[in-house]
Amino acid sequence: AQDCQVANIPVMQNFNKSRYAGQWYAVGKKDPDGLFLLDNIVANFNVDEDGITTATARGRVYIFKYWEVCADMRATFEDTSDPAKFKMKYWGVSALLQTGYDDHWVIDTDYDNYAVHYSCRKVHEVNGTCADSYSFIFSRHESGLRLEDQQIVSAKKHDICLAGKYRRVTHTPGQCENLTPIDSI
Ligand code: AZE
Repeated sequence: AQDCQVANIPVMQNFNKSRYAGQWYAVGKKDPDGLFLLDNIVANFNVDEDGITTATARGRVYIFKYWEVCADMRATFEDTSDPAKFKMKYWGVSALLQTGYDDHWVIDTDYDNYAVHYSCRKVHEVNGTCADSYSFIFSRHESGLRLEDQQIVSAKKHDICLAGKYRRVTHTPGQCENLTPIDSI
């Protein structure tokens, strides 16, 4: 059994960021408080020759309540003493999007099929549990998780105390790309 304290959340052992690079489709997500990416979420991680990790991400989102846009996001990652735990500085290509500085933890991955991501934005002072988290279930395949990975991912959702809190992330070809670009605003 787990105590749900953020400090005790088990992360990926011997995480290899080079093997993690490349494209991932979000197939499930647990939302944080406030504005968040809706669907058609795709992330691309890159590790350069100096070991610096950067990423791009896009996803459909409503800004100012009703304005549907395809968010074009950028991020740079800072390593920490744990190879599976990063600090992520992120911003939108358009200033109308969101900026932030979040934890970015890799809970589990087989690098070739699935990954479980976790981010806690706010820890409860009283008991050390998370007061505001978000999490992505990533797949290398747009169609979703393979049957054999679903059980592993379910167990990990439980480990991070977020079982039952996820929504499926749909991918509809053209849905994001066809929106009016806001990158120049
Ligand atoms: C993440 C991993 C790859 C890089 C980035 C990620 C997170 C992006 C957001 C974006 C939110 C945008 C909003 C715009 C109005 C974790 C997918 C940047 C959290 C809400």
